[in-house]
Amino acid sequence: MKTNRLSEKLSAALNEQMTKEAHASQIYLSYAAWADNNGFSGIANFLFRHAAEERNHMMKILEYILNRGAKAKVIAIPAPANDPISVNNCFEKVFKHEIDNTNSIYKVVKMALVEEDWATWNFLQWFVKEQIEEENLANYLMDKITLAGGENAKGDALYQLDKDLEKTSGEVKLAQDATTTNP
Ligand code: OFO
Repeated sequence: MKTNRLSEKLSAALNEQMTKEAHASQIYLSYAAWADNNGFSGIANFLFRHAAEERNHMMKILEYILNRGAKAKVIAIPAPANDPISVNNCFEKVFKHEIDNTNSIYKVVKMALVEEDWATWNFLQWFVKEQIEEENLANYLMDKITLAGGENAKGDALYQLDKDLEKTSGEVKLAQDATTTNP
């Protein structure tokens, strides 16, 4: 598409969000690898699925930018921060990440509203809805680890939690299809 229908400001914001989704995918990938290294294959499986999901989000934004005739800039993805130090810390990081991402999406939604770019505003509603589900999932993980003992969770409780997340591995391919009852 040769005719650009995005303002410079929105195009920059969408490109930035696209990189954030790619970054999120790398973050979840690193947490999944950390979980697997520590023997939590259920948690790793859940996080690997989520990493794939974040990459899909990135692709969705990339396609939209191209469909509107603007330039999609694929740039370097920052390295993920440090590995979690515990399952509790891992789930806290996931929760914080999702809240940060919701706030970041809201900023772009507001920009689209101010510019009266209804196409972009409408496109972003999918992400607004998706973030509700992602925050619910992150909350679900926090509830589970809190029940298991939070930072002091160990042994049986962690084993059970890991099994719970592993059990559903074949039922849900992508995190976007997951629900709080079927993570
Ligand atoms: Fe892309 O939804 Fe989570 O961060």
